[in-house]
Formats: sequence, C-alpha cells, structure tokens
Amino acid sequence: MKRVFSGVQPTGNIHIGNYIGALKQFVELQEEMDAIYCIVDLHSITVPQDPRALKQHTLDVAALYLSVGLDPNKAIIFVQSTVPAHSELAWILTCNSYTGELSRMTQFKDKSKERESAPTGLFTYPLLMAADILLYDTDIVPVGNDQKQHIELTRDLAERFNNKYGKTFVIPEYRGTKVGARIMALDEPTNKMSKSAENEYSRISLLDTPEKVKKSIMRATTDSDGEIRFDEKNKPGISNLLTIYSVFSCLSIQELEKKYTGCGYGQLKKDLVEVVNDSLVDIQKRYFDIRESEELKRILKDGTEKAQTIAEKTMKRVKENLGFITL
Ligand code: ATP
Ligand code: LTN
Repeated sequence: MKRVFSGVQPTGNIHIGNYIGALKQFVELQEEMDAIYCIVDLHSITVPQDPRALKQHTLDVAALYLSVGLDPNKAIIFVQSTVPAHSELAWILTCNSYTGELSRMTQFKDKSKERESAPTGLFTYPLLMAADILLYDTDIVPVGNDQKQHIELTRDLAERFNNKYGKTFVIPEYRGTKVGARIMALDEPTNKMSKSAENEYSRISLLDTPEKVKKSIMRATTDSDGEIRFDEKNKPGISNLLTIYSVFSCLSIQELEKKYTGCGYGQLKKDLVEVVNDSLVDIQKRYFDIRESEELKRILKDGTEKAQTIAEKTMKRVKENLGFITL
C-alpha cells in the first residue's frame, strides 16, 4: 500500500484554500493509502508565535482535521514536535544541502521580502519539511501548488543522500488537485489566499460565521465585463469564484458557466454564499463537538506513538548509513 503524508501549520484561520488545496485531498487519500497527517508546530515557529495561542491553534487544527472527515481509524494524526526525530533528521539534511538551493525557494523569497531581517528558520524551513516527508517513507504528498517547489527539493535531497550513503529514503511525489490547487485571495485575486493576509475579508476561514462568509464573497473583487466565464488570466476574480463554487457544489466549471449564462455577478455571488455556508455548517457542527473533548487529546497521543515507531525505524537506517555508532 502506498503511503501519503502531509501537514498543516497551526497558525489559525484555516481557510477554504487550505481545505480545497490540501485537507480535502487528505480525506480522499485516507481511503486508498496508508495515511499520516501532521500538525506542523515546529514549522509555525519560523515566525514569532504567542505560546498560548500556539497551543490553542494546535488543538484547533487537530479538531478541524477530524471535522473535515479525517478518521483516526484510517489515518495517523499527530503533532510534529511530539516526535523528536523530525528535528534530528532536519539537521542531518541541513548538512547535506546547499545555501544556493535554499535561496531559490520562492516561499522564502516572498516571506523574507516582507521583513527587514529574515529568521534563519524561514530559510531552513524546507529542510524540516523534507525531514517530515522522508521520515515516513512517503510516496505521495498532497499539498497546494505553493508547496510544489519544496517537494522537488525534497526529492533532490533524498536522491543525493541515497547516492552518497546508499538507499535510505523513498522518493516522494507531489499530488495537487485538478481544481483549486491555488485558491486566490478574494480581495486581490492575483495573490494566493493566505492565513496571514491582513485583510480578513481576503479569505473565508472554515470557522467563519455565515455573515462573515457573505460579506467576504459579496465584496470579492471581480471585473467590469459582466460575463461569467472561466478565464484565469483575464478574469482572475470570477475564475476564482467559479473554482470555489465548483468544489463546494460538485458541479463542473463548464456546468456553472452554462448555468450562469446571461446572469449578473450578484446572482453568482449570492448563490455561492449559500453553497459555501451549507458546507461550513456541517464542518463547524462537528468541530464544536470535538474541540473540547478528551477524545481529541487521546487521538493525538495515539498518533504520536504510532508515528514514533515508524520514525525510529527510519532514523536507525539513516544513522547506520551515515556511520553514527549505536551502543
Ligand atoms: P500562509 O499563507 O500564511 O503562509 P498557508 O495558508 O499557506 O499559510 P499552510 O499551513 O502553510 O497555510 O498550508 C497548509 C496547506 O494548504 C498546504 O498544503 C498549502 O499548500 C495549502 N494552501 C495554502 N494556501 C492555499 C491556497 N490559497 N490554495 C490552495 N492551497 C493552499
Ligand atoms: N510547508 C507546508 C506545511 C508542511 C508540510 C510538511 C506539507 C510542513 N511539513 C510535510 C506536506 C508535507 C505548508 O503548508 N506551508
């Protein structure tokens, strides 16, 4: 059976971009693969976090994993920092990587641009991500399109290591969704929808109220030509709304274009509000049942134990191949 691994940062505001680009695939893939899903708290501290909020957000993401349909009987769900091997392997990969290849990562370039001085962790972030993936002999990594370059780097690192030290790692593959691998911001549809964008109306979070969803969609930036047609280059706003509509309604983009021929943008937006809110109601109901339950911590503890067992095996192989002694 193939293995799937992925992770989400506990930085709050999980939005429909995260859901469409990543979480929805996680749920589908747990049915056909050996699935491991992580809450990557070590990644989140690459930028400053408030310790109390971090704790809350970690449990929030865990509860959201379950609310969108991850099943602890089918998938291992755990928190990254509870398995120390992630940091250990990240160091080993750091020593087998080059600053040149890390400097080419577009996420680093984008995120460091916003700051006067870039935190070192932001620079070495992809090595920790590679460690996450390689620790579990991962075949498939479902992520949004923004992470594709990190998966390519992971493949390079694994191949380099295997060539130098003998076969140690499985070479993983990127898996993106056909529709929605990059959901755009509602206010500026040429930017990706992001958790950290200042304008809260730029995104729809999974825990948003129906009123907030309505405001965000009704305010979404479109264009002035008035035609409902999918054309990402010339009509990024409408194309983004059609993509979101398609994912939540299970109608294809072509079906939607047909349905809305001759209609105004207002009608499309009004219907989209309803479609999104209907889907979020179910997720939110499950979320509030799970979030405060003891069950949640039990699931995470169980996940740590299972992940730890797999990670230890890989680390044994890595250390043996590197020439570290075992006593
Ligand atoms: P930020 O934008 O603040 O950096 P993020 O929204 O990218 O954060 P992550 O936890 O880093 O959040 O991402 C979780 C998953 O969601 C990743 O697989 C990522 O590729 C995916 N993802 C993030 N934004 C989008 C988007 N706009 N469209 C599709 N997938 C996305
Ligand atoms: N960098 C990813 C989160 C992440 C991840 C991973 C995804 C950390 N480790 C391993 C897949 C596999 C992001 O979403 N920004």
